[in-house]
Amino acid sequence: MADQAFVTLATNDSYARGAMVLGKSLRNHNTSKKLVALIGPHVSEACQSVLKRIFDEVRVVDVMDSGDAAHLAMMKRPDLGVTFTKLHCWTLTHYSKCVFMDADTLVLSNIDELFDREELSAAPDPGWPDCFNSGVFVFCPSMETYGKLLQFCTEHGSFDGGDQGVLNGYFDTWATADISKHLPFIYNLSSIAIYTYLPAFKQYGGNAKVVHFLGKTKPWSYTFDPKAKQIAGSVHEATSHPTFLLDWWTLYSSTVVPMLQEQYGDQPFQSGCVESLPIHLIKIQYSEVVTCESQQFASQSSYAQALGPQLSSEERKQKWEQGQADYMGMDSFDNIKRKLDSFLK
Ligand SMILES: [Mn+2]
Repeated sequence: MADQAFVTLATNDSYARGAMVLGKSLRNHNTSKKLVALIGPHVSEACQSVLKRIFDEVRVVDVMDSGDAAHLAMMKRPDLGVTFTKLHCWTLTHYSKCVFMDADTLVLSNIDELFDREELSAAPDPGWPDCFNSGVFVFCPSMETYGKLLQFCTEHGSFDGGDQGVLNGYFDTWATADISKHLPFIYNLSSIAIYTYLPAFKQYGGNAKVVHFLGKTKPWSYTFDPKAKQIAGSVHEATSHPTFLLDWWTLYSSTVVPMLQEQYGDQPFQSGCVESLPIHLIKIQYSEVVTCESQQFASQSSYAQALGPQLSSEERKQKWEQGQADYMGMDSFDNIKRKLDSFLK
């Protein structure tokens, strides 16, 4: 149906990568719905281009700039900036029904049946099951609802400081009024919940349709070796299930990274993928290569932009020493070789 869509939101380049993987996972499972990405004004041109190849519609939402009710609301509640950006999904009135999905979710099978549900349908939050988790929800775009949500926001704020608090405050009969609006947990399986009730996960986890990488450490916070199919660094069992993390990285490295590579061309970028290069070769000149490289590049704004969230020289050194060099990106062999060549001249 042309008037139904999956909608996601990316406010920076990291979340944009999450959105790309989510979009790809929906396409891979043959969704018949449109795909929409709402993005913040700070998402780079390169990431926007890749998003446009995956999504039917990429819409920049700049609440600061909008001059509409959301801008007014934000002047009263500057703490809720990202929340107002997310609420923008209700303005997509060229669709009659949508399913919002966080950029840190991954689809494991076709979930088009969610469009049989009414607004507001969502799965319970693992931390407080009488609240719904706002990482996956069914809604009906409407300027009237949008206006009421903004008004609710400015009057009552958010009890958790984010969109989940606002939405649970507004749709406050969700817990009790209509069981058909409770999505089964398998439509929003938080990786956190796996270890709080492991026997249930063992029993039902195989039915999972959507995994949600809740919590501070997102899939893109790790690094990955595509050849060895291994997550680098310490994978804390409590924060995400390694199997789902591996699914995310496999999809990202095989389908998204090639598109990013095409966009960035010769410019180095942080893909998060690493290659297992002979370690003696890499360790050779850490201080010269890395420190000089970042100073040299700091003056080249295009390079700085290409990196997205820039690591400080210290953070980069730390990663390097932990064996998490970005060999496909800023620490690529070509960059290292260029630096070594400049020393040998
Ligand atoms: Mn999330």
